[in-house]
Amino acid sequence: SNYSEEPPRHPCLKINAKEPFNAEPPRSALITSYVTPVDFFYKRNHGPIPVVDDIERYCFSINGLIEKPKELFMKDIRNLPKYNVTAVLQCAGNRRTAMSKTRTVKGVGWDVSAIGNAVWGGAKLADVLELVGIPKLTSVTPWGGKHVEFVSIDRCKEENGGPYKASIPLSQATNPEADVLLAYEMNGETLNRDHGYPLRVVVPGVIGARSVKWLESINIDAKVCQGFFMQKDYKMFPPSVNWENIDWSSRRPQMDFPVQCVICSLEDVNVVKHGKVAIKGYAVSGGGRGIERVDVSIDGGKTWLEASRYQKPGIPYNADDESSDKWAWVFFEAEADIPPSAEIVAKAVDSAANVQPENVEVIWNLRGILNTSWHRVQVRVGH
Ligand code: MTE
Ligand code: MO
Repeated sequence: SNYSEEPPRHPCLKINAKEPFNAEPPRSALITSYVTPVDFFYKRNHGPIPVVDDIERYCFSINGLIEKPKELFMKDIRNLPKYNVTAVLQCAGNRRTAMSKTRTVKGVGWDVSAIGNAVWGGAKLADVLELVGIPKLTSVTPWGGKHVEFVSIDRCKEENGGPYKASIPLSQATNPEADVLLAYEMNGETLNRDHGYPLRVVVPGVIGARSVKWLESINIDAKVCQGFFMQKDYKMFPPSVNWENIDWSSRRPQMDFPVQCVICSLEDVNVVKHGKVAIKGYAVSGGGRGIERVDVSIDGGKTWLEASRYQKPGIPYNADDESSDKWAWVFFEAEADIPPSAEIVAKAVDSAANVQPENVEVIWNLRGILNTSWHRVQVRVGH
């Protein structure tokens, strides 16, 4: 592996691992804009950033259980209708550090910022797959293909020097409403190297691990991808499973992420000058489920008040509204008078009435994924 050609990165990022590069912005940066600037967007890698310098020659192939394999160039992708989809990308390991505090877990430590909300520009995968003769809303090809595997250019040690890969069901890939993209733009700019230049997959509503960067090939398969990150990682185990008794085959690869909510306006521990605090942060759920409600508490969860929610400043959020971004996060805001010492809590409810667990203990898992427990910050009033 070779880390001599890494791209430049913004100095505000907190580096959780250097090689491969894993970094997140300070939590306060997340709530400064609804669309996360590329510089402040978390970077999650498993190997060196690939170098693709001849964009004219760049192509990827589509193979497997289809009539005829095909090679596609950037111009083929740019010729398809272009969509801009505002969608959250969240690493399943977001908030892992907090989970590790109750009992150690294995994995890169993350605070609460392994998440970002971007406008992804590109072609719909459903349109791309039509170029190889797979119609919209197909769940199985005539040759038995049911899964769409994405293979990357990068190389990582977990795959013994092979490429990063993942798959999604063909039914999702060919459903235009699922908004799965092959993206070449992020926030209106050419996708940069850290985020998958020249072409990446974006699977809205699903853990970030399935949004494969630096696409090299697509494989239509009868089986779910057998790669490390689908089979030996990113699975949710119960608290009873440890490294001695783990049976990876007993669980399915995690896809949708659960309802999540984080306070970004306060650090742990903050000393504030007077009793009034602004409680602001993000809330999001997987699978395109909207945010029905965000509750905040200033007494550790004994009493609650409802926060206001918005995507566009000044316009109250309503999940049913046509103008709401289905795959994006929702900001919440509340103000409260706090006692000299307070535990501030936030929890969200999604449109299916799913709620977050009160404690991290009940969802503890050895890989430290999907920490969606009530977010708590300790605040003191001082001078
Ligand atoms: N794709 C490739 N090729 N290699 C990777 O290491 N990491 C995945 C996913 N796609 C990864 C990848 C993980 S775990 C996450 S959370 C997201 O990319 C992070 O995307 P970002 O770095 O653009 O934020
Ligand atoms: Mo991730």
